[in-house]
Amino acid sequence: MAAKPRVLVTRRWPAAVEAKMSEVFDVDLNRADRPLGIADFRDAFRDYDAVLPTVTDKLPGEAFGEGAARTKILANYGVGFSHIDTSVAKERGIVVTNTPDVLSECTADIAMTLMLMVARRAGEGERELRDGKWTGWRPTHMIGTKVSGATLGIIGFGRIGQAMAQRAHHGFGMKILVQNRSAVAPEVLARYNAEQVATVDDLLPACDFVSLHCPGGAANRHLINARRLDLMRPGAFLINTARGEVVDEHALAQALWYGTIGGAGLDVFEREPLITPELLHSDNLVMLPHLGSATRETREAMGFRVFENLCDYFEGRAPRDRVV
Ligand code: 8YV
Repeated sequence: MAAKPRVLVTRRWPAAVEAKMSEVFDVDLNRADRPLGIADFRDAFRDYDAVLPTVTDKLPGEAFGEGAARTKILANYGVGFSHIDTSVAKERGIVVTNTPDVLSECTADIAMTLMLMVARRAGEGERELRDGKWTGWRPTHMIGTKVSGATLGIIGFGRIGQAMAQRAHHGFGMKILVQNRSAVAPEVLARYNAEQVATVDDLLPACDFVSLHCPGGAANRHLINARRLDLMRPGAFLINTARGEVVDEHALAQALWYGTIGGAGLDVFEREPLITPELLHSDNLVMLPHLGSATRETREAMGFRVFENLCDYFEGRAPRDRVV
């Protein structure tokens, strides 16, 4: 019988997935659960048939090492893969897969959470209460912004953007504006009574809330910069559950400080887990530690989706979620 493919799982995964994976493949687990570095990946590309990275694994060109790689497939645990230099993977003939669909709902739930928290000042309120500073109800205390019925702009109308529209329109009666790099089918827009606008610059001044659901990577780096923050309505809110690099954090910190916008909710950061220090001074900002897909159900589903992609590949079928 042929030897089992050697697989490197770069972080600890849900136990059920690790167990399933180990039944079928010769699996090495990163027991210390520490992020791996460039040198680790150079070794891994030489020693493993498959490497299973996450968002904490930065894989620029130099991480692929010199010469022929043993690795045939990078099966990413996550939908976003801007941490992988896919042009080098392609050049080396390495297949890349991701885990779409299974995390859309939970990520949209976190975007809604951030939107509600920042608009209704939930983070501030909880801090006040825990700090023993709440003096009691009064008509003018901690007044926020109404979410229901407001206009939400969604940048990137893929699966997660649509899951957000579903919640916002059908749950909160919000008016939905969409900006997407390609035309969205009229029947898809109709599901949320949404309207597509041509550019980000057209969308921003028309919205009370803006939620980012586009991919990261070089093409969208600092898509939201100082100039575009200026285009937003003075009391508007920015929500980012996409990728940190999409927002210029220094520009955002300034906009929050000077009141150019009303507030922001972030689940992802430019240099996560490092946080741009100026952000920590803003009360009108809610920050979460990249929790988008962090539910038991979703993290297991993501793992099993990676497992299916690996089985497809090593059993000679086209992996269902191949992106390179
Ligand atoms: C994942 C995410 O948990 O899937 C993504 O792209 O941003 C997260 O929800 C993370 O990327 C794990 O690799």
